Amino acid sequence: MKVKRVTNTFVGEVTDFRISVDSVRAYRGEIAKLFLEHKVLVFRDQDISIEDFVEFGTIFGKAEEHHVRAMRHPKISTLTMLSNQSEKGRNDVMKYFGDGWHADSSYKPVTAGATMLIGTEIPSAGGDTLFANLEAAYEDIPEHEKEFLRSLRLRHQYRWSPNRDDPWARWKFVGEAERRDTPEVVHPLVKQHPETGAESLHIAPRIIGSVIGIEGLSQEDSDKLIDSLIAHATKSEYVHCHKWRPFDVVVWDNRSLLHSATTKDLPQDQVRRLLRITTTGASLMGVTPEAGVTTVVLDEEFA
Ligand SMILES: O=C(O)CCC(=O)C(=O)O
Ligand SMILES: [Fe+2]
Repeated sequence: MKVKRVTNTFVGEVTDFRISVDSVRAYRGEIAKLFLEHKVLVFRDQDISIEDFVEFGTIFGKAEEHHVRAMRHPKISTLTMLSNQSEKGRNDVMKYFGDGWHADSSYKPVTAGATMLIGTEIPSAGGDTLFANLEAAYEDIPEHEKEFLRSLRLRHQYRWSPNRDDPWARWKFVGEAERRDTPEVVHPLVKQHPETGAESLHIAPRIIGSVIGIEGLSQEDSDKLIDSLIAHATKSEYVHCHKWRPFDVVVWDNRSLLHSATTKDLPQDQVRRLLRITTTGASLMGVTPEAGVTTVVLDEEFA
């Protein structure tokens, strides 16, 4: 197994390795270590079985079921099926799954650890995935600002949208089971990576990121701060663009990165389908007593 670092601060391309049930069992520890070191690992030309892919997922923890039922694979509920086409039983906004900066399950009480995708139908151009290194961006924030950020808490809710007419508004297509699974949660704004201890932001954009705002700040101050943090964290110097080839396997660390699909820009005649596994991470821990730990605000509907 060889690894080549792709950018200055993150992303490793692994070569001379074929993912299989046996190779995963033999190299589990090495891959887990490389994952922490590079944050994104890219494996090319992995024309593997679903069983091999599922075994690969076990390196990174327990696979979670997507709370949007229509996204799930019909037979294996911990697999999600991404498609930019109109698929039976799905609201059309699901074609743009993952478009816009986010970390997976950032709006849940326990946020995601790793996410991995395998590209099964990949267009000849476009449909790239973008990654932003939150730890590198956080390092460049002046210490006095970090001090302030460490005391803050961020309110998240999957179904929340500042504009109820927004075609992406997630409240439009979720049913009762999904609503029950997605109460409001309040997280520390500065989190510590549970395995490396590195600090970074727990942040998402306001418009499609399911972020209501920062506790204790006026809506205006909260909006301004969130916008400026997102603008900082997604500057080109922190961003890597992954250009897909068929049968790429890409795994990334949601605890230290943001990512975004770019499927909205892909013409409809360009078919893009991928299979996905996400693993459950750990509860977020703030680094100050004021930031505390994640809390859940029960919906009146279900309380
Ligand atoms: O389709 C992509 O490029 C990324 C989608 C995404 O956000 C995810 O799988 O978590
Ligand atoms: Fe995502």
